[in-house]
Amino acid sequence: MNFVVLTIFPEMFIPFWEHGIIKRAVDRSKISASTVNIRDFAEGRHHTTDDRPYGGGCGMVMKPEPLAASIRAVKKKQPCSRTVLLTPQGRVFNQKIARTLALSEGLIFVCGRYEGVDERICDSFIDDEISIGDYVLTGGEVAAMVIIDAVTRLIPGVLGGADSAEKDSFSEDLLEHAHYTRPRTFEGTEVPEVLLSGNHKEIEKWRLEMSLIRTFLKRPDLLKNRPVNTQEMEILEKWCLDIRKIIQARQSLSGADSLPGN
Ligand code: 4HQ
Repeated sequence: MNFVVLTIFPEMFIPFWEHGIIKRAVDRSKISASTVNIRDFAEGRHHTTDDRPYGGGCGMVMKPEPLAASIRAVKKKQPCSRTVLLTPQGRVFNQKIARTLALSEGLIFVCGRYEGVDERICDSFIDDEISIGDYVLTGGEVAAMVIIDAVTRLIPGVLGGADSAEKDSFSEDLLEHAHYTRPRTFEGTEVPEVLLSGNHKEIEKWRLEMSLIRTFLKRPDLLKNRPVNTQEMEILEKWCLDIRKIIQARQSLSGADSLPGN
């Protein structure tokens, strides 16, 4: 995977390339990562990259010529790379998009500043428009970092052993179960007994159950459009039965005592 970021603030990426998983992926030649300063492609004594909007109004717009020249220069070296513009108007980034982007040979991220880029760049130089969420950033740089981070960890050989990428097919698209490490008691709170049992089958069952219940309670939207396998169905049915028992115990109580609203 070749990442190239087009930006007027390439310095922002120096610490980003040089830490953690990204650095390891570069060192192991799983990815290449570089920035191109759009200003280097701007003409004139001041290498201006922005200009006033036609039609008036406040704010500035990224001029098309330096963007076009920098995209062309990178495309010439990497013709198979896809160009991605970071914009609130793009499709909203998620793990599924990360998986597709990870299959690409290379990605060229175009980071706008100010009010955004001249529309003619979007029309003719961009393959994909992506947003990292419905809020307003001051530039596309942070959004590009988010996407590069999520994509890099999906590239085969980047995460190894200790931090595996995507896990057993069943816990996919669920929230993570709770995690614990030493000490066994922290400020009066114990680690769940089952995790100390050494019974790996029970531990896996507990983890799946916790993933499911957390997803149901915190992010029910994630369960809506997702297939449910037999093991998960068994867990859901067990809860269903337990809840029904509580309701029935209530109903027989209120029936005996005939307490309305109880
Ligand atoms: N931008 N996801 C860059 C964003 C954004 C987002 C606003 C893009 C400002 C100049 N990018 N322009 N949300 O808010 O990707």
